Amino acid sequence: MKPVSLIQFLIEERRAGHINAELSLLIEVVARACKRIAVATGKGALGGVLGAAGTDNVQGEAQKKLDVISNEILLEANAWGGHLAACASEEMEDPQPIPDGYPKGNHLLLFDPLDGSSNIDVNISVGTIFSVLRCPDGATEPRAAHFLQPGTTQLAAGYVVYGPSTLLVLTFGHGTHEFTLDREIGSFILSRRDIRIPEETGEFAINMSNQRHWEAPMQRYIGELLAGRDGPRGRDFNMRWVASMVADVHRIVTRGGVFFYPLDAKIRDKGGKLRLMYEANPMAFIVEQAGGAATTGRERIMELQPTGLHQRVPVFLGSKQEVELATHYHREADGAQG
Ligand code: FDP
Repeated sequence: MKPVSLIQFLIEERRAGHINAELSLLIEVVARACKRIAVATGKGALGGVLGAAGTDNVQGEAQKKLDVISNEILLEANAWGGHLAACASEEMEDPQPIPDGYPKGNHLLLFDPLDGSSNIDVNISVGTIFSVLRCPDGATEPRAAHFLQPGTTQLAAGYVVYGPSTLLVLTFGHGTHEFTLDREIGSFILSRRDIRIPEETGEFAINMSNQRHWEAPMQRYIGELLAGRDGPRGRDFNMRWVASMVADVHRIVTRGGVFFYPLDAKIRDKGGKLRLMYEANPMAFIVEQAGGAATTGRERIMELQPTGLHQRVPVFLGSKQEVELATHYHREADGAQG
């Protein structure tokens, strides 16, 4: 079969009526920016890009040099692209308007420029996550409130993994598709169309060091997985935790599995660890479009009404049966209490 490039795929999606020309061009701009991030991350110590930037982001987390560089690459690429009304990033408190003198478009872009940044310095996969929304009519100067749309309204979502190979995983709400960067020719090439996540799995991902802080239903669910063949599940489960959400989610999108970042006593006041608008929502869209499920342990992630640009939520996502069972335990416990 002849290789299909990202550009060809986007033309096909336009012809099928799944996207318009502006969204197609916007995705091309994001993909081009991510190729530059792939080059920067790939240089490692030789590019002088490792280590701390000496600054904190809006959430008080120490920024790495590559966090800052990746954010600038995405902002710069999208400023002149002409397809956006504004963009918002994990690294900036407020949305960034399109500078005067550049054409404006009808879309809003949200991104986590370099997810899993604690892994940069040890040469483990990191990634970019993004989500595209429609700019509400009449919002000539979009503010944070214009971005606060539920995940169900996303027009597109994707992530790029900077690992042994650079991969782009993308959805427009018509299946989830994977592209691999051909480094010689510099193009993303379709490597898997219509990915399906198996409903059943024997593999889970969670940071076990937080176990003692979890809520009772989470303790029960994971306790049953750990009991394996001798417990109520009657079979053994394996565990993996890369601690880069993109890498953990990509494993699930490739061979199934389930990922949890639940609420725990340490992060209860913040609402969770992962960010709704540029981590949980785009990943939920990608996973659902591949036949998986994504909840907060109580509700479907994509149906949440956002309350803040940098809002955090608990995340359960991946193979349907496991997400449903863990969610059922939480709802059952809430019912028993209520
Ligand atoms: P990081 O803080 O390194 O950017 O986005 C948050 C995130 O990484 C996820 O990529 C990852 O899944 C999680 O945090 C790792 O959390 P732990 O440090 O608790 O393992």
